[in-house]
Amino acid sequence: MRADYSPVSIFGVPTDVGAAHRGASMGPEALRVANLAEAIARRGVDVRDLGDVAGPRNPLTGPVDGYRHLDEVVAWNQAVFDMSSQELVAGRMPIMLGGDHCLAIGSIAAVAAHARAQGKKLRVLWLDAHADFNTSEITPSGNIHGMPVACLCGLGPDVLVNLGAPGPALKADEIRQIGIRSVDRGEKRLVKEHGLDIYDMRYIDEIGMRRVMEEALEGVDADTHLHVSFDVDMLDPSIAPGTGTRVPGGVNYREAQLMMEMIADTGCMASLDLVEVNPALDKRNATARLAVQLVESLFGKSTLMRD
Ligand code: HAR
Ligand code: MN
Ligand code: MN
Ligand code: MN
Repeated sequence: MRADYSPVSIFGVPTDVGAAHRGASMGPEALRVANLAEAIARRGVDVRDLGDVAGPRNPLTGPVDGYRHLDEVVAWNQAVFDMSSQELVAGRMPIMLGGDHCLAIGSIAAVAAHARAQGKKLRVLWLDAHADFNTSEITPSGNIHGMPVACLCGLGPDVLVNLGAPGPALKADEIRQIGIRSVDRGEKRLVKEHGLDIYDMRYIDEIGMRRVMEEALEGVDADTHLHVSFDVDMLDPSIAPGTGTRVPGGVNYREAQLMMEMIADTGCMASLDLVEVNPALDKRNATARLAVQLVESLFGKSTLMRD
């Protein structure tokens, strides 16, 4: 049985201003070359590719007051916010193709505003090797793709915290982080302080992905807007080498497939980020191709169930 998915709008955000490595700016095109839109269409879903949003070039400058490229990050996120909001209001499911993960500030700010306006509950699944909960005081790098979750929860510069709508977009209890295995020293203290729900690799190893996903999806129902923010570095680098900050010991192919199938089973996914695909570091577009396979599972592809 297939849930009836809303029509989908794909858009690309070709920038790496939030990252240290160049190349995530080529992610949207790599995902298109891997036939993302065609794969979703094959699931019987109406899908449109809106092309790329525009923004400033990467100035390749160093951190200022703990942030690298803050003005550029704000400009790109404003464009993401506007595009995501427009598609949500039109009743479509936005799929944002990064670009680096700083762009989730704009997409999730839009999703949160939309969910509140509709009186819906919000659940964000943050699939990542990293907690992305740094602030300008504790960041080891100044790279804003290490900060989006903190910004969304109100810890960050006013220009990012108040992007789209004043005040924090998210409450810490609306997000579940899965696949985490790299958290910086100050960041560890902060995630504990804010009570973030983190399913790290050890927990996944100990209780298994099925139970992890049951816990992460607990309480998700027809009144929930489910947003999936998928940083491909959640996956083990042996299967997803094309990303800038690889961390060994990641989620394997079968675990990833199960995650996506269990998300699909809820029928509640209403928006998606696909970020940190870096073709400059990839092998024959393997990471983009794997991401597309996982998106097919997110849209209900399974082995034995009828299409
Ligand atoms: N924690 C590191 C930092 O803040 C690296 C995290 C960013 N990497 C990502 N985001 N790909 O998930 O610099
Ligand atoms: Mn990330
Ligand atoms: Mn990451
Ligand atoms: Mn806000």
